Amino acid sequence: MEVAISRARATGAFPASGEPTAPQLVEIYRLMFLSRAVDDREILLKRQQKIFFQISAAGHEALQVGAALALRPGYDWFFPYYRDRALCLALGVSPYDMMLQAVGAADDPASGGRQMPTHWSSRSLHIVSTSSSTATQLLHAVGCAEAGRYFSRHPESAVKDPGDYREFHNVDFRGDEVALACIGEGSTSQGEFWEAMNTASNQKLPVIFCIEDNGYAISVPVEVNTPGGNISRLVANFPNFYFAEIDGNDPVSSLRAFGQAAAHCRAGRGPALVHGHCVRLYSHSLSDDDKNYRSAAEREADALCDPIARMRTRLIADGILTAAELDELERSLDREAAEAAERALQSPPPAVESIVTHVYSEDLDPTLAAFATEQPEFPVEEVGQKAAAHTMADLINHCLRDEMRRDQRIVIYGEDVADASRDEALKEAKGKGGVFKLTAGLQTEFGSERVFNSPLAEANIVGRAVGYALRGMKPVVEIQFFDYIWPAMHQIRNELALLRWRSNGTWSTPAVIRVPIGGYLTGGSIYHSQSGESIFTHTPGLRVVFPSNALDANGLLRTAIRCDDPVLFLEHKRLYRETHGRAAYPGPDFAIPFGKAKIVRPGSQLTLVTYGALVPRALQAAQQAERLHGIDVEILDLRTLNPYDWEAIATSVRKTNRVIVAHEDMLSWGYGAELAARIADELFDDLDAPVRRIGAMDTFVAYQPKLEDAILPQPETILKALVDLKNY
Ligand SMILES: Cc1ncc(C[n+]2csc(CCOP(=O)(O)OP(=O)(O)O)c2C)c(N)n1
Ligand SMILES: [Mg+2]
Repeated sequence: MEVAISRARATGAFPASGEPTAPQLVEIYRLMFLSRAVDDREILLKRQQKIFFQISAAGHEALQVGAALALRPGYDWFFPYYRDRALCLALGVSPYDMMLQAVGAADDPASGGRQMPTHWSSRSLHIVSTSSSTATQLLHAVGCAEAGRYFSRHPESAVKDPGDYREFHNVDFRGDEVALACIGEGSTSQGEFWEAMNTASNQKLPVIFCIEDNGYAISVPVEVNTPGGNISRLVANFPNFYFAEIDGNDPVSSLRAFGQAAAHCRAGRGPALVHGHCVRLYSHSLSDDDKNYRSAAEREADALCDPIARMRTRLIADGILTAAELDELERSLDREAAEAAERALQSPPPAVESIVTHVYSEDLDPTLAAFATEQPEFPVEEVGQKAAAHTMADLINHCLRDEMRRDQRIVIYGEDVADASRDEALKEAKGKGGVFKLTAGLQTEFGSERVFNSPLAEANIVGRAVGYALRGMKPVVEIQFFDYIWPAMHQIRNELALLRWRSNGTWSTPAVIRVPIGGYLTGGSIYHSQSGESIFTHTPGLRVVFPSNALDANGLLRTAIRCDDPVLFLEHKRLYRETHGRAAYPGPDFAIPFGKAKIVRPGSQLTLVTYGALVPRALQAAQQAERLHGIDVEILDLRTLNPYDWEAIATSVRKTNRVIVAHEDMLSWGYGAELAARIADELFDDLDAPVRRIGAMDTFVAYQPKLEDAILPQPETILKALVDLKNY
């Protein structure tokens, strides 16, 4: 980072009401003009093919500079969008840093050459890494504000604890900080906008929503996105908000509106929304030409509203600067932009070897033996029948309880996970604690600040988790059924799993998402039986865990919570209360490292690689294979799918020379396809037969049990495959 604090701060505090001083007005103009100068310089570089993308803030400068100067970089938190150059300049990002990103330099402090220009990030300024997704950042701002409030009420939870993710997450909170989240008017059509408004309003969170309304979303005019054409009218009934609708071409109006908004938020009265009408002076980006869809008259009218021209006229009219002085200032700012570009063009690109850094935590590797913290506290044979009878559901609940006692940064939320949202109900009712009762009793023990119900909105759940986690908390959230994870997919793939890599390690979000998954329910049907784990193992940055028994679920969930990566923790619904795989309580520190398969049945003639609900079915099939056909099968339970234990697979296949990969999910493009391909590639010389796969039919799961049985792999399916392959 070149410039930590913008020169703007040297001109004294900007007024929340009243008039800025003359030097402050000049400073506002300087920032606005510098933003335009950097945009124009980038456009030149793009035309010369020295940079590869350009999108500008032209027309938005007044609104953005006003917002930035009303807030405090490094104290408040910022979730900008891609058009926020003037905002970020005014917060303290230098033109040189911007140009480093435009050229894709290794030294680009926002992303190390990984992101397009104007995808901001600065930890010291509290600018959280921006994605290209249009509304995801709003939910991050909500989670961030929740985390700030939590830390200020529970400062003791900010203490660092070596030995888990907390060692690597500095917590920084002030008590009255606000989170600014910016978005274009077109993007308010996204559900995530409404989901963020919902929680900010309900929880009276200190979030300022800034709507930069330039009347267009690429080529789509505002009335197509916003019924009635005005977002302020649509949101006016949200409780607890401060609202302002302003002329976004006037920086002083903007400064005042954001000053009032910040005062409302800092006083704990609730969130704010500032709706600024501005103009988009250039096309959407350099890849767009607005002459294709806008009339000449409309473009000319917008040009007359150029906030920079208007501010210049005002400075002259008010006798603050002469035209000649302004010319001189503008020339120096153009030079500053040009020099920044020249220097950045000399800066080398990232090394190709650097590509794989920061996909996962470089600090804490969850495959390490360090996560094998302790043996279970019991020798299984010695405990009585009753003590050993804990189901997977019980031991997951125990793990959550033990970890919450140990780590005050853990919060749990999701749909129906609380015992009861209304306190008076809790006095007489037993409590819900999740539709599968996995979180039962946690709200009662830890209180409603740490265990609570979310709105019925999956992107809300995961998007807020991103915000919590980037502040150093550990959200352990629940998606009620895997079948309904899809509204959160955008947040999982483009945000949760990606934030660390795209910010070159500056930000990370080690949250846990627990998800009941799978079928074999007899009547679970299409929307309560889905699998689909390979879709998530195909997402770099995300750990995927899939235990098959109570003890593994307990130990792996502990590692998931203590580790420094985001984890998708898949819990098979059919296994929650099965007799198979019950265990005694293993104590509060029992953990299992990721990437370590378990040989659940040793054998010599054929390897069966599997996980989840196919483990008990495979065991059944293997027993029959031995009894009826004399085939000695080795079964590997992978336990974690990313990372997975290649060594264990290879060792077993080298011994047996025959292998089947079996899973419950559909056969085609499933998890087994990748393993089969790798085995065929790397272990070709060890194979005496082709690699076989077992999976569900390539359909969804039907309601009628006869059809469900036919669709999902059964022990008989596995047995047949074992016999076939042995006889190959
Ligand atoms: C989720 C998502 N969908 C689509 C896009 C492609 N896209 C980028 S910008 C944009 C228009 C955004 O318009 P608006 O919110 O009004 O912001 P503006 O660009 O006008 O400032 C679209 C459709 C995207 N980046 N993200
Ligand atoms: Mg727009």
